[in-house]
Amino acid sequence: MSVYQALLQSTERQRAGYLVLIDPDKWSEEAIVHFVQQINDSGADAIMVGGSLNTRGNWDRKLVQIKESAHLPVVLFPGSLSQVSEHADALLFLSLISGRNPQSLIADQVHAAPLVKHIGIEPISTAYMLVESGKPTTAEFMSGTRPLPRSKPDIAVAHALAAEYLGFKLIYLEAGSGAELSVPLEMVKAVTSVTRVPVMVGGGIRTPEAAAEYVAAGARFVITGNVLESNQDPHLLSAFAQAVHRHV
Ligand code: 1GP
Repeated sequence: MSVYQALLQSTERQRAGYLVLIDPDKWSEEAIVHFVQQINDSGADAIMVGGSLNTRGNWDRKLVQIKESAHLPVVLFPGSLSQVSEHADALLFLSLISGRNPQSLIADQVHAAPLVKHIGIEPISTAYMLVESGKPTTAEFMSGTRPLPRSKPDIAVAHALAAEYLGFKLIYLEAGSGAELSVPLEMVKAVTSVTRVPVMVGGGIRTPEAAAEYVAAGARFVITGNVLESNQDPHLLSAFAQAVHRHV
């Protein structure tokens, strides 16, 4: 079974899936293994790995450590072409459809595709949509694109429908890592009410209660990153997993 199918299947059992993002650039090699072990035991559904910058240069070594210690699927969320690697089970094959930069809409994908084929990793085609979140985010700056206006759910809906008709397997509504304001619930509701494509929500989600609200609004996957980097509390990890699964 593909990772994509397995993730969808888990959301049928428990309503929605909880994904934990590790940005290897933010962790030491020693700390990363310990964190992966905590994630293994937390009830999370998968580990996502990616980031906007690689300032330490030991990306692949950390990826191997993550993959070797993980008991869950490891899914790459590449911030750039250089993050495509065989040391994972799948990768989000992203197109930044909220932007109008041809590089992140199709050019990077053309470069990545033969490599993905060569290493045999499972690509999950993902319509990536940046949503305005208070102040400029790294993803916004690095991609040179403008995010969707947060007060215009109809624009997000139009993008989501286009993503569905273009055949994307996943829609990712992203406020950006460490976002001041997470994606508006109204926007998630509007998008999930018009499309059957599973919707993932991330960026600036800091509490299990907020995660549960996204599930109630129709999100199939919720992702957190920053909140667990600054607070490596296994109880918080489990609380997120339970809140997403229980759909309180
Ligand atoms: C970023 O959506 C992810 O791409 C996670 O965001 O780090 O703010 O949780 P946070």
